[in-house]
Amino acid sequence: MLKDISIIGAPSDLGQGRRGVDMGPSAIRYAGIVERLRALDYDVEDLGDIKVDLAGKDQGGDGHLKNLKEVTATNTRLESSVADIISNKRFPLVLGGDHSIAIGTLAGVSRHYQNLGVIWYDAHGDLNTAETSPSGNIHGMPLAVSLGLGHPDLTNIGGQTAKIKPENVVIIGARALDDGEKELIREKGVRVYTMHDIDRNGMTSTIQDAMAYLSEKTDGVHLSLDLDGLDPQDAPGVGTPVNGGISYRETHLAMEMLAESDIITSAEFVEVNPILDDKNKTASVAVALVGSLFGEKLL
Ligand code: 6HN
Ligand code: MN
Ligand code: MN
Ligand code: MN
Repeated sequence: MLKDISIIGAPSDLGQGRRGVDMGPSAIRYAGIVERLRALDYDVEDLGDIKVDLAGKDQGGDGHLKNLKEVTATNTRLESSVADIISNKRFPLVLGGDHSIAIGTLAGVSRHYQNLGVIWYDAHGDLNTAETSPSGNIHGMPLAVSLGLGHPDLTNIGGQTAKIKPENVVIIGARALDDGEKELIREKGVRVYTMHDIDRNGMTSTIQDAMAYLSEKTDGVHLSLDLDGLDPQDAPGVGTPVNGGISYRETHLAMEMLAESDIITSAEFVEVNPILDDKNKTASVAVALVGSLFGEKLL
């Protein structure tokens, strides 16, 4: 793991309909992310937040992509900030904001890799396009966009259309997939560890399997952790909670195993909504998970 970390906030609420997720980066800072990482001896710089456009009335080309213009402008800025961080040989740690920001993060990160791997830790697949989306919310689309599928304004951010290859992606924690997403998963061969798989095989074997699958063919691995991948009992402050999720303990173990293997080269923690939270619990969980991901140990 690089010893130098650059934190950047992306306080977007443009990708979904509930106010408050734009305060996620503040809540995570308030929960002590910088101090936590400095205590582990990292050189940490906090670059502050990128500018996020105000939610407008843009419904996108076919009326089914909410805030398309604003999401595009915001992610274009994020893409270049993230790419710069890696150029400076630092580890980009992005704080959301709703999950639409992964479009910019992955566009920026993927510039630096030929075969970027992605761990998508989420209750959802985020594999919708305007055609399959039940909501028109772009936070349900970033993984599809990064595979090169979706509106050209989004897929063209940062240059070439497909930022990642489907065979380099694993989704962990899925339990709320839309029909179009299921089709896409089968068609593209995206590897998915559903809650059923995690219940059956346990988190240890799930993460071991995911790491073995990715590490043999990728030159970097991005972790995109949506807090709604966790069970709402452990992470209540999210806009689209789904019962029956991954526990805090299991997630903590997953982060520790990723740290031990030292395969993560960039990360983002998204969907923390302090308005829906219970005394900043979800932001604190995010900070604890960041600690584990960066090698914090009990003894
Ligand atoms: N997230 N599949 C649903 C949709 O509207 O496309 C929910 C998406 C949730 C997205 O949690 O990042
Ligand atoms: Mn989600
Ligand atoms: Mn998500
Ligand atoms: Mn810990």
